[in-house]
Amino acid sequence: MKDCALIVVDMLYDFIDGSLACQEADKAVANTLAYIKAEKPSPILFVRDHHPANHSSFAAQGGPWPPHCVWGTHGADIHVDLAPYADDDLSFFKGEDPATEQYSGFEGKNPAGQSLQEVLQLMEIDKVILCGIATEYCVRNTAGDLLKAGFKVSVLRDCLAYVDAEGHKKALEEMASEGVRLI
Ligand code: VGL
Ligand code: ZN
Repeated sequence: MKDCALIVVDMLYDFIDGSLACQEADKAVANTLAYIKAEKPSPILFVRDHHPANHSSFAAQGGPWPPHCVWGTHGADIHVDLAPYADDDLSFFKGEDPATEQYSGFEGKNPAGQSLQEVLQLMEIDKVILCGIATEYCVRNTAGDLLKAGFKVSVLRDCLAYVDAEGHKKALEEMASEGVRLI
């Protein structure tokens, strides 16, 4: 597969078995790895939640979440099975500003300061496949922004994990009604 990028969202330890462990995360990671091995998508882009220790989304600052994906901690690392596929230039970090919540991968930047949209456009990619964690937050918001920017978007439904089962179902329905292909 040449012209179809895979975007892997937040498959980071805190969302898998850490402070914000999501339902079906182990299955989502295993299925993502199997998909990569079978389909060999190229390029593979990674979105990474990446917070300072005093981020406004954390409970101590009045936010909704426990501390998670703090810079330099294990919880912020990509799962070891997927890490070999991650390239720095194709990794987009979001949530670095203490005052701002960023659920969408579109708000992230790679170490060179480029956005996901810029890099996809530079690579002349218009079709993307999305998977990751959490369905109702980062995956849902990233899918919405991709659609608005004109990309054709498919979501790997067996490669998702979520905070809440009802929220997951609702997010899938919303994405489908907006034009995401669920595969
Ligand atoms: C996310 C909760 C907290 C996400 C990020 O990216 O899905 N969820 N921070
Ligand atoms: Zn976060």
